[in-house]
Amino acid sequence: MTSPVSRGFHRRSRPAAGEAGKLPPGQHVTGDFPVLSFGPTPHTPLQEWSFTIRRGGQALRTWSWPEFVALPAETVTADIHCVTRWSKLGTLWSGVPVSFLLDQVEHDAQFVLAFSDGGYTTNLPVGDVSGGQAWVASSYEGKPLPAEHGGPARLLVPHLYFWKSAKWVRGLELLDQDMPGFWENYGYHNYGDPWREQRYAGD
Ligand SMILES: Nc1nc2c(c(=O)[nH]1)N[C@H]1C(S)=C(S)[C@@H](COP(=O)(O)O)O[C@H]1N2
Ligand SMILES: [Mo]
Repeated sequence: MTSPVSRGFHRRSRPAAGEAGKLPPGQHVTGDFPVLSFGPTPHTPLQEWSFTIRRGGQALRTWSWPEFVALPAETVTADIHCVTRWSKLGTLWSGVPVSFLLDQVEHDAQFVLAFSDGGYTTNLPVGDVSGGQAWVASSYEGKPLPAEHGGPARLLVPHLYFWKSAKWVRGLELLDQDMPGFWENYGYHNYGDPWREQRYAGD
């Protein structure tokens, strides 16, 4: 029997033991925040930025930057896990829940493909971006999200490997049928659950 109080005590006195249950298999904890980007960092001016929910290439709903920052945001503390084996515990974000955005359009899609400035894409089941599991985050540790980490806004889907958290995200394409994104096309696992070590196709 472990109470939250005694667990907190042990975590402070023995950090390694406290981290154990938070670390998926094959991962190690890092203190710094590595930057992993395929290609250059885009710098889209906020006046040109928008977030769009599309279906069949057609915009169903678009928010400008001022409209987007006026949407209800949540503060999120999350552990993030990169497929290259680093994990960062207790990161602090603020973002609009993806479920809120999807609720603004009528749809029965089963999958989404997130798309970003620079051409990056990643696919997710709608069930994995619903109800407190995914956000479009625009702040990190209380400050605007730095460009190298995906600012002005990135997807945050902490329960899956971090490649699913698309940086510089500009919208979601609603899909009836699943479709691999950028890294999924290059042999990464289609779903990417760190607790099941779904790193590469076939894992
Ligand atoms: N647009 C875009 N998003 C991306 C990537 C990328 O190359 N381009 N890399 C992914 C990968 S593999 C990881 S691990 C994380 C890294 O985020 P970070 O650079 O903020 O640590 O972003 C993910 N999102
Ligand atoms: Mo990654």
